[in-house]
Amino acid sequence: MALRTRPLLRRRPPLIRRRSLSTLPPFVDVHPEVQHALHTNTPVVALESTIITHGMPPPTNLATALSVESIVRAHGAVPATIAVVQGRVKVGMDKPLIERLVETSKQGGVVKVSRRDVGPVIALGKDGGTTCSATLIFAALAGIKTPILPSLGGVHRGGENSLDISADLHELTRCPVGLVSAGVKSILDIGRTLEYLETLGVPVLTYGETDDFPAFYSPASGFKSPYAVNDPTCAARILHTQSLLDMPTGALFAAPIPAAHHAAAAQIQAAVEQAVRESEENGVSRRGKEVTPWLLKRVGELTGGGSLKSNVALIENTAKIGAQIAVAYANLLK
Ligand code: PSU
Ligand code: MN
Repeated sequence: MALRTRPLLRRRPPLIRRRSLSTLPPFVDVHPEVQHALHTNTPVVALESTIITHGMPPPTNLATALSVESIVRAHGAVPATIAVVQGRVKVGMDKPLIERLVETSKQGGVVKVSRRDVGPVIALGKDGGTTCSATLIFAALAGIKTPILPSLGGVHRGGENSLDISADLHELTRCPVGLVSAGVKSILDIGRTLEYLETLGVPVLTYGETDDFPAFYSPASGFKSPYAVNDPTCAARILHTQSLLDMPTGALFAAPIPAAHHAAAAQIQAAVEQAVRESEENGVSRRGKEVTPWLLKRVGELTGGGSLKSNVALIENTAKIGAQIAVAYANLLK
C-alpha cells in the first residue's frame, strides 16, 4: 500500500465555524433583518435573553430589552436578541415575540439556557432565555461578532470548593466574539474569575480611561485589567487580529457603569455581601443554576430596587459600546 504523505502542519478548524446562513439547522430562525445585515456587512449586535427571563423582574425586563434594542439601532447597528421559543432558536426577535417570552417567564415556564441546556431545550421544544454562554454559541454560529451580554457569569465565591464556575467563561475560549459587559458582579469571586480567564487564554480589557476592572455597580473592583482601550476601532482591531489568526477565542470588554451611578455603589455592595451570606446560610449557594438568579433578586429586594436602576444604566451603556464596536468592526472589513 502506498504511503500517503500529509502536510506536517494541518490547519485545525475553529471549534465553532460561522456557517453560511442557508446551511444552519432548520430549527434556527435568523430574523430577515438580521440576515440582510449579515449578508451586507451591516453591523449586528447580539443580545442575551436570560437577563429578560431570569435576571430582571417585570416590567423592567421588557422595558430594558426594548430600550437596549433601540440604543443599538441609534448607534448604527441591528439588534439581534437571542432566545429559544418552543424549541426554535431565534436570532433576532420582533417585539411581540419578546413580549411573549416575558409573559411565559412570568409563569415560570422558561428555562435558563447555558451550553449544556441547548440540546435538551431545542429537542424537547421548550422556551429558553439564553445566558452568555448560549448566546455566544448562537451569535458565533450566525457570524455575529459583538454580543452585548451585560451580565457575564464567573467563579462563584467559594468556587474553589464548590467548583461553581459559570460556563460563560469557558465559552469565551471557543466563540470568536467580543463580549461587552460591565465587568462581573461582586456576587462572584472577581479575583478568581480573572485568574480563570487568564488560564483559559481569554483577553480581558477595560473599556474606559483606566485599567480598573469594573464590578457592575461599581467602576472599580480593586482588580486591574491587563489592558484598557477607549475607542471602538482599537477594540474591533483586537477581535479582527484574533480572527486573522484563526483563533477560536473571544474577548471580554469590561465597560464601567456611567458616573451618575457611582454614588449608589456602596449601598448595593453592602446588599451583595448580605445576600451572599444569606445564600450560604440557607443553602441556596449550593443549588447550581439557581444561585445567580436568587442572588440578583435578593440584592434587588435589599436595595429597594436601587440595584435594578443601576443595572439598567449599565446595560444601556454596554449596548451603546457594543454597537460602536460592531460598527468599527464592519468598517475594518470594508
Ligand atoms: N448576572 C446578572 N444578571 C444575569 C446573569 C448574571 O447580573 O441575568 C445571567 C447571565 O445570563 C449569565 C448567567 O450568563 O446569569 C450566568 O449564570 P451562572 O452563574 O449560573 O452560569
Ligand atoms: Mn453555576
